[in-house]
Amino acid sequence: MAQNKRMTFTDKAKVYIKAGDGGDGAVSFHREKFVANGGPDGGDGGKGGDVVFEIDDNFSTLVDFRYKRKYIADKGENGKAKRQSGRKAEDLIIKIPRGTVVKDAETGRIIADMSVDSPQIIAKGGDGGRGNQHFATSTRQVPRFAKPGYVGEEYNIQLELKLIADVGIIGFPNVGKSSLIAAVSAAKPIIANYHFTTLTPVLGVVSIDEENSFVMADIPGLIEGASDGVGLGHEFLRHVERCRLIVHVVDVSGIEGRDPIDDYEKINTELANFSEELSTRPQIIVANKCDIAEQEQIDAFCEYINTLENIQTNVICISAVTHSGTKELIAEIAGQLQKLPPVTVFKPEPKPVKEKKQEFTITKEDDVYFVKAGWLVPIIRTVNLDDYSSLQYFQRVIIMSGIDKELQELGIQDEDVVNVEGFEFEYMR
Ligand SMILES: Nc1nc2c(ncn2[C@@H]2O[C@H](COP(=O)(O)OP(=O)(O)OP(=O)(O)O)[C@@H](O)[C@H]2O)c(=O)[nH]1
Ligand SMILES: [Mg+2]
Repeated sequence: MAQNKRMTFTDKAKVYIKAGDGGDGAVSFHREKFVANGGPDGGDGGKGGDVVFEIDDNFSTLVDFRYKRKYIADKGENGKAKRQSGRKAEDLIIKIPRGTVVKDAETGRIIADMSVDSPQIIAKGGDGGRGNQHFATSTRQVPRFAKPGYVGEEYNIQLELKLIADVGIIGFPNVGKSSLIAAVSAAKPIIANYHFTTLTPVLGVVSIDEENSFVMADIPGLIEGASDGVGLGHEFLRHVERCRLIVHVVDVSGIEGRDPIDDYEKINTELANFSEELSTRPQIIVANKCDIAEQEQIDAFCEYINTLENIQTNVICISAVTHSGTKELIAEIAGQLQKLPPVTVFKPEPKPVKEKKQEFTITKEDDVYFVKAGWLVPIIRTVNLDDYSSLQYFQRVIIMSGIDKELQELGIQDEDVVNVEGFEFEYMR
């Protein structure tokens, strides 16, 4: 049953996005009665649609992206006669929950962190190709070619939801994490006397005074080995990654037969195993269930904490059930938050300078040289065999990309047939 419930919270997804290609430039010549040989008037292609991500607070999981995994924006319209440009394609707007980090799935590069309200372009549409109106020169008055549209960007992307909260509550199962968030905020998580009651993170807004508040996140309980994938907690630690402050709750009454000191150390080990950086995040240590704990138990735990180095505050003793000590806890959290930097927003990482190489493969079958090079397809589409300059342009591409050199290395002779993505021609040196 736990397994099923867990399925309802999806905080990771992989999808493919492709921005629209630009429309092709047009080849056209001015026609008018009684006017012979009108000049070139082919219009430019329209720009392809961008893929744009926009935060929508109605969404709190990435579950939709489990069902729809491909997002492709429209191509720009082709240019038309009479210098008419093709229409720009509509952008494809994708709604996404706040706090989603968008990464290039192949390189791990952060493309965007959707935690600020402005929409962000994740993949840029290709520009339109230029129509033949631009290619007339004094020596080339009849340009029978135009430029193809540029290809839109495409990515396999990894989406990861990392909640935006100031404070993250961590601790073993059943120590009273959900009881605490219920006691101090309007959040209504399920509270019950069994482990892993909480299966999805819950956010609560805690008021400090009339104007100020902070956001607290209750995440599923952690257990020993969590950072190696035992239990549920590890998957959820990513949701405390952005938190400015950690509230570490222990059950000081030891009602479940565990030792609170031992719990405290184990959870810190799990944090450190998950991320070195997370283990240095400021922590407030909360001893919960003081209503049923013996005074000696509380004293022993506090004494132990006081012997530790790097501990800035005293243990805060509370009871999430009777609410004793919760006011002091809120005041302590508010005080510490004032001194801490804001919630982490991940910076987009720059694209690697080297763009994808113009890759190709050549195979020889029955004296035909087959060239596979997907990026050449839009160029071939607009090559005009009857136009010398158009063919010249195509030849230049074949030479610049290294295809010609490799054909020669494979021993190609004049008049041998080359097939580039279905387009066949006789080779001439
Ligand atoms: N006596 C007492 N019981 C408490 C206190 N806080 C929580 N409990 C009880 O402890 C049990 C677990 O509480 P939860 O708040 O669900 O614990 P949790 O840490 O969220 O547990 P998981 O979601 O399973 O990780 C419930 O039966 C609560 O009523 C407390 O201060 N005193
Ligand atoms: Mg809980």
